[in-house]
Amino acid sequence: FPTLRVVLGDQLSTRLAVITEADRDKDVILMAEVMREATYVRHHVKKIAFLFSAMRHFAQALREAGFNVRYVRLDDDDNSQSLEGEILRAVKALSPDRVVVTEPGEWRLRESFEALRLALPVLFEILPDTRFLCSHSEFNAWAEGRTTLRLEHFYRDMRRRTGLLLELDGKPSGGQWNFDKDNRKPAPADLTIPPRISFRKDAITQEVLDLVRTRFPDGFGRLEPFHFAVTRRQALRELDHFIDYILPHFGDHQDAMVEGEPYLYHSLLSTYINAGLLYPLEVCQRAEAAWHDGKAPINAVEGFIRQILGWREYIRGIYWRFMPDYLDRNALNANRPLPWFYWSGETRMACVAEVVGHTIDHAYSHHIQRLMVTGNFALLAGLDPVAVHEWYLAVYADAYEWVELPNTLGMALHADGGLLASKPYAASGNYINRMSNYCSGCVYDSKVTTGDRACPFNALYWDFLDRHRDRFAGNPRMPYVYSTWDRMGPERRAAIRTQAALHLEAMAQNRL
Ligand code: FAD
Ligand code: DLZ
Ligand code: SF4
Repeated sequence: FPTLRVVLGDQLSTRLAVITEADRDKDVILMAEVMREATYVRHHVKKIAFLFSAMRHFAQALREAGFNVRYVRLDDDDNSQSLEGEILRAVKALSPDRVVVTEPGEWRLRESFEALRLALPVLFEILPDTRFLCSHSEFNAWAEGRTTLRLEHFYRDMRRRTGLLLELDGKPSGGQWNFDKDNRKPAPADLTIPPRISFRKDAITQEVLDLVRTRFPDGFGRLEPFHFAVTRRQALRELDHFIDYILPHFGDHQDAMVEGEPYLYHSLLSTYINAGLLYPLEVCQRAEAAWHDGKAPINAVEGFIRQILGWREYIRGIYWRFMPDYLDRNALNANRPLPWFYWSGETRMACVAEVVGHTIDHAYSHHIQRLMVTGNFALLAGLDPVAVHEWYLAVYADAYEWVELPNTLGMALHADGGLLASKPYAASGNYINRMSNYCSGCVYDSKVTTGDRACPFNALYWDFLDRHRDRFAGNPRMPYVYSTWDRMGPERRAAIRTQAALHLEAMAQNRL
């Protein structure tokens, strides 16, 4: 009897046991495009097209390597349109003696696979996802007994455990664990930004683009132009391009934002790493080798490796440790509905319009845009965390719940009460003006807090701090803000509160 081996859309990695242990003569690999996964949030059409094309290319490569693949296309007549339904149908058709799958990256799927395990007439094994560098038990062992779970401690442990950027005597390469103080400068006006690569669209991708165009006519975002790599070979070319031309400048302007420049010096690799086309360890090793070869400075390489070895693994650990109740957390009692401009980009706030515009066009925006523009606005305006979470999960090509949820709920919205970030990432227009050139083209004025031209981020920032004074006043990382607020005097404070209410009213009426 064969083993049925299930590969999900974000598990396109031949190094997973589900593939390496397959018997090419007997076993069958099941992959399925299903409406349930494509519609449980309003995914960006580029994200759907990327995944379906990458899945089809992966299936083709497996067949060429001699594997039996049962590939269910979205439009196949008998498609039950759910992953569980497709596993059941394949079990009926093939009578395997067992089913194996790598654990999914989303709690809801793992739950429904656990339920399926009981319903299936054969053994159903869920294997660990060995692409991650920190297993669930390693993360839990690290977290156990700690009062705070801070990234920096976790990251140093991971450096020691993997030996990345570690000298023989156990000291960090370059003499420091963290070079952040050298990073995060605003972009100078004459910054030159290297071009990005794109890939020829073969018949598979063309067919998928047609499918997505007809089956998701009301989907979010622009389908074309479509630049994504859809095979491992293409993703490796993206990696080469990044290492050679972009990594050397990665750290310098990591937090900068420039109008009309969605990518700057970011790697654009999250979509490929998360779907399995690249392995996180190989990406880190390539960056480390660039430093050894003198091709990239330590601040860039350390900063980049920290994002993957540190943040990415840490975020995943938090997700699995605190789900499912993590999803219900709303420490700041935020409950306003998501304004329409998150979907349309139609707002007079130039910064938000720009970031949502990139998102519509590319299914991408970089970290500081996600955190300090759309995330910061949602935090200050008190938007409902679940609505904000569903937006982030839908609109980015790299979004799966294990990585998106802690970033949104924890890092951006502080809805987990500070489990992930000791201080809320709240900022006024002044920050956005310092880190970007958006404000020069805005009808609002980042230096003005009340009146017609007042930048909404300003009054909303003070109003947010005021609303949550009990929670944040004692925070040792926020020493000056409340004394500044108090020094303003009662009349000014009342005017700012009134202005914040006007902004919120305008937001609700789609006039902001
Ligand atoms: P780079 O800036 O080039 O960073 C290099 C790599 O580091 C990324 O490819 C990614 O693998 C990793 N990385 C960096 N920061 C993080 C982080 N905070 N968490 C996890 N990995 C990180 N990332 C996702 O992969 N999927 C998401 O759905 C997602 N949602 C986010 C939502 C919010 C509100 C915020 C604030 C951040 C989110 N991030 C998410 C993290 C980060 O913004 C993206 O990983 C990054 O923008 C991807 O672009 P890049 O590959 O060019 O990253
Ligand atoms: C995001 C997504 C989409 C759009 N479509 C599919 C699909 O048709 N088939 C599939 O196997 N997976 C899809 N995915 C990814 C899943 O929703 C889910 O996020 C991951 O498999 C979790 O590991
Ligand atoms: Fe954004 Fe305010 Fe600057 Fe306008 S003035 S771009 S709203 S920060």
